[in-house]
Amino acid sequence: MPAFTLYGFHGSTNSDRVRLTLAEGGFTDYELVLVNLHRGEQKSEENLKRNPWGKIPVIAFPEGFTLYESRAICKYLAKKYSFPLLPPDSDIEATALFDQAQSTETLYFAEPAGKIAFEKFVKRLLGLPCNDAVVSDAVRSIEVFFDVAERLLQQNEYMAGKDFTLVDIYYIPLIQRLFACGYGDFILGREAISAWWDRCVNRPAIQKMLAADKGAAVAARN
Ligand SMILES: N[C@@H](CCC(=O)N[C@@H](CS)C(=O)NCC(=O)O)C(=O)O
Repeated sequence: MPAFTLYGFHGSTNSDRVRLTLAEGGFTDYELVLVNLHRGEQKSEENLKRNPWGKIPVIAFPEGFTLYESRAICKYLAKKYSFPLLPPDSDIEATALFDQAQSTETLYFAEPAGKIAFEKFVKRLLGLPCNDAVVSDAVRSIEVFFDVAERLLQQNEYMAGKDFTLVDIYYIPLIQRLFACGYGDFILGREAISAWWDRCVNRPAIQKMLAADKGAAVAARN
């Protein structure tokens, strides 16, 4: 029996955050159960028992422990299975810098990037019109974010300091979505950001998972 079940879905950026963490940790002893967002299965009674907010991802262990919120899941899994993706608890300064970077990602990056992804990607899939005012606002915020991040990454190799951590993984799915929506220049147009992005996506486990997902998406379309 696998150690736990991950409830997720293809193309779900929040599920991919967890899958990338597991890939980077080299952990394969889990079962991925698809919750079909197109059919609204995330709002089923069964999923609402796992996550009262009616969303994915969720992880559930046979013993009963269940957890939702992608970043909390990633952090829990990294601690439980000792993935070298977090500063040691004993180093309180490094831990504080990690928390600072995590907060920055969630509030200053994921907030506007999520809006762009929703307006330009999800709405297109749902056949809904894009709200251009929301996109313009989000683009303005994200430009500010990337300008500051560019200066920070001129001093540090990674978002939380000199080491690759979970925070770097947190960025990957939404940055991929920005590329898919035609905003790759946010990254490629900034030297330090672009170099950081290459360092992240050229990590063997991450490269392997992204290539496999791309292959599966192409196969599903044909
Ligand atoms: N903050 C949550 C966001 C979860 C979330 O919004 N998941 C999306 C899929 S990527 C979802 O379930 N959307 C369906 C819905 O909101 O009904 C996390 O980090 O896990």
